[in-house]
Amino acid sequence: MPRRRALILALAGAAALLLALAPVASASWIRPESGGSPNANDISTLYTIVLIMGAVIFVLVEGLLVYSVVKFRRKRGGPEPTMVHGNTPLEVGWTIGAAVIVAVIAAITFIYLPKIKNPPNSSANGLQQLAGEDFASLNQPNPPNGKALRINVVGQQYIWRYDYIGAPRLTENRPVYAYYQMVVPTNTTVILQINSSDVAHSWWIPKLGGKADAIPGHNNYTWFKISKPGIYKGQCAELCGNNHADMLAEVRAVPPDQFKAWLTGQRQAILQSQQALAAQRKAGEGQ
Ligand SMILES: [Cu+2]
Repeated sequence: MPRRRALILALAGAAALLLALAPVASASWIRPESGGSPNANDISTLYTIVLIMGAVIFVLVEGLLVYSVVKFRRKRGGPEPTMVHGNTPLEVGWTIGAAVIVAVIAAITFIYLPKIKNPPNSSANGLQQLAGEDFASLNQPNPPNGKALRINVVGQQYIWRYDYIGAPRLTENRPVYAYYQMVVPTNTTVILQINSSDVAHSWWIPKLGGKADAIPGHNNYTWFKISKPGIYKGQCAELCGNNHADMLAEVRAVPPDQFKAWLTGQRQAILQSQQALAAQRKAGEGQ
């Protein structure tokens, strides 16, 4: 049957192509991205432990299957192989074995979860001033010493806004804000409160931890603590409209001194543009 063989070959080729191209679509080859923040590293480690256990079981089960198919197959001209139905000790054994594996994975997961959820303190070389403003938080545990730089993340079609609520304010008590790029100090615990002003979005910088949905009227929380200065990129992870693909985000981590200088500059720039606008309005009114 050459047609059937051709079909099987074509299917196998398509599957191989799919597998070969899959890593291009994913950000990291086989594991979640990490290296930006301890929570992202813990997520990646937890994933790797389960991946290795899964891989060992996969090789064992598939190996045994292939071995049995080859070893006990019906040989040409040979007798019918014996039919086996059920094996109680074996069935009890792999049921208990599977239960033990699930229990072990659950135990390991519960060891890692608190470290993923609870932020550590900022380091001694992190931002010391600005940090420490008390702020009511419903779902995000504080670092042990209660001090963190708090930033509100607001999703809107199709850009992210960041309100630096712990920093000196603009006029009318409005917080200093930035769009698209969030500048943060290194070695400092940063707690994000995330919501949206229109539709559902999702905040995700893979190297800095898990995803958090940005939902109108509801606050979600996450945190990160970056030790390496640099730019960490992400993208809205919830289809939010026609330009969802353009809703990019990045976090730029700089040493605390540079962060303070940036914050001062940003505040000045906003105040100046507000003044310029007010002056323009006034001039317009006079015409
Ligand atoms: Cu989106």
